[in-house]
Amino acid sequence: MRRRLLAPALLLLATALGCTEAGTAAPAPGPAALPAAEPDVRPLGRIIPLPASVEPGGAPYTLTAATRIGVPAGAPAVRAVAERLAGLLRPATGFRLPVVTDPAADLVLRLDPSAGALGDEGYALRSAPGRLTLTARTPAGLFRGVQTVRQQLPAAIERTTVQRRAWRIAGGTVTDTPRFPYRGAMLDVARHFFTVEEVKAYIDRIALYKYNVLHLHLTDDQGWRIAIRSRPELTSTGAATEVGGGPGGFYTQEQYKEIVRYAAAAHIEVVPEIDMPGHTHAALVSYPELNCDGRRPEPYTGIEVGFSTLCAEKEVTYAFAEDVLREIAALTPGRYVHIGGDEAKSTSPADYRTLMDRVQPLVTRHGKQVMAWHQLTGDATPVPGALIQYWGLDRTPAEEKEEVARAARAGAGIVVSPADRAYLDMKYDADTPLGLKWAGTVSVRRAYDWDPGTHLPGVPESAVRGVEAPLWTETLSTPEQLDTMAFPRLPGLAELGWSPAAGRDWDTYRIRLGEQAHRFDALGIGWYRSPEVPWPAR
Ligand code: TNX
Repeated sequence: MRRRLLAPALLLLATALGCTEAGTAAPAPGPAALPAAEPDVRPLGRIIPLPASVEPGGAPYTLTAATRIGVPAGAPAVRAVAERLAGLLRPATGFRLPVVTDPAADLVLRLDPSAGALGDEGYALRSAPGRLTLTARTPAGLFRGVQTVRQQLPAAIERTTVQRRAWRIAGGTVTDTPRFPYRGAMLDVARHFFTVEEVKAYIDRIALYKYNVLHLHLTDDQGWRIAIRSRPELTSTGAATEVGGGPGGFYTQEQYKEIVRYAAAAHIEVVPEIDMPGHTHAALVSYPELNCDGRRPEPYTGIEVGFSTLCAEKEVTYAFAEDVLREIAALTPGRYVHIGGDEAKSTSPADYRTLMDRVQPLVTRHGKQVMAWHQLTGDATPVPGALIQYWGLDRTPAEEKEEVARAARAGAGIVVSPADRAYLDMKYDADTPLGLKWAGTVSVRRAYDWDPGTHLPGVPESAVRGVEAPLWTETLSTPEQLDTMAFPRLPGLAELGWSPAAGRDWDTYRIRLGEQAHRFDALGIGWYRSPEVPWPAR
């Protein structure tokens, strides 16, 4: 309560030092509000995800009507990132911001192949009067750096009409690399279908927070969402339903490629998931011969799980899996094809092993690595190179966690998505109207305040490839509903994947998160005003 009396400048200082809580006798009842307006110059590094290293110093850089964006000659991938930056900055500034190859340009994007320490996605940003330089070893690194430039500018930069204000970036240097190579967001387009445009909007959101994977859950009991040319019934029959009885929908292969291209322009890899052997009711409706009894079941539009299975003893099952995985692999420039493997409650353990033993090689034969939910480690054996997605809870039995640890020791990479931390479809609290709560409620703090590197006992940090934030859509059917569940938890999970553990803590994070509200608003993101966060005063 006391903090509400603090003058804004003092509050900013206190919060910058991370000491707004310290020294108060009782625990703070709830965070006070931030000042209604943003500071003119955002302190360097006060962004999400928190950069690995920040050395503030010197006067700020100012973006002006005369600013030109310089790129090296003959580097189309760099030019593409520069054009993207210009495209972001032009609407709100109203500046021309030409992309030029003149070395005297004031805002410079450059590749330095010798900057090995920056890795595949790192960047260095130097800001000083008259010159802003973004350096990376790769175009992906430049793209991540562009997100930093964006967030260092006032949030009004995200608006689509000209804003009259100064555009400054605090002086100093940010040197930044991700902690983990895999930072994913998953969208379930099977329970409710989302259009290409809606998926693109989600890609835009995750790109701002330096995510680099979009996992699309393309098939489930309620609908099949991707055209498979050799199996036309999957979409002519299997796509026509969704939870609640709506019309469903699917992506043609051209539309799917458009999503993949759009993601690639944001240096985001798309991981398609074809869930097997459970979660296959839509396929079983489309091709009755895939059922052990050969009969076509009724379509399903409820939200139960665990009732469907492919038939292990029929050869047509493997011909089906081959057709689907061959076409999916051909649509996938990325490394992974996710084959699900979760909640196969209607598949006997022996059948599960048979199915997974035969399906995994289909993926590798088509040049892709297997990704699967962690049940693959208990009831079957991951093939070499498999990436395992852990989605257990604190209360998941130790033996199940040990199976994942054993797979990690045998060389599998692990992506952590604990349902009671990282599931964006869990309710924030008991009053949240949307979402589920089978894994408990997941507050903004709970989603942030844990460490992916040490979360799973017996899994060394070296086996952890990263974090993923799944958004299941049993209860979500509009982009606005996706926004309310993802924001504000999605930025925090991005920080878990990107930022060094040592620099992170909830008390300073929640202030940086509060400041993001200006940006959510400018971007038209409908976010949930969690009482745990000191949002700007309204
Ligand atoms: C569990 S997580 C599932 C999904 C549900 C989700 C809802 C996982 C691998 N399976 O089928 O949609 O919970 O939160």
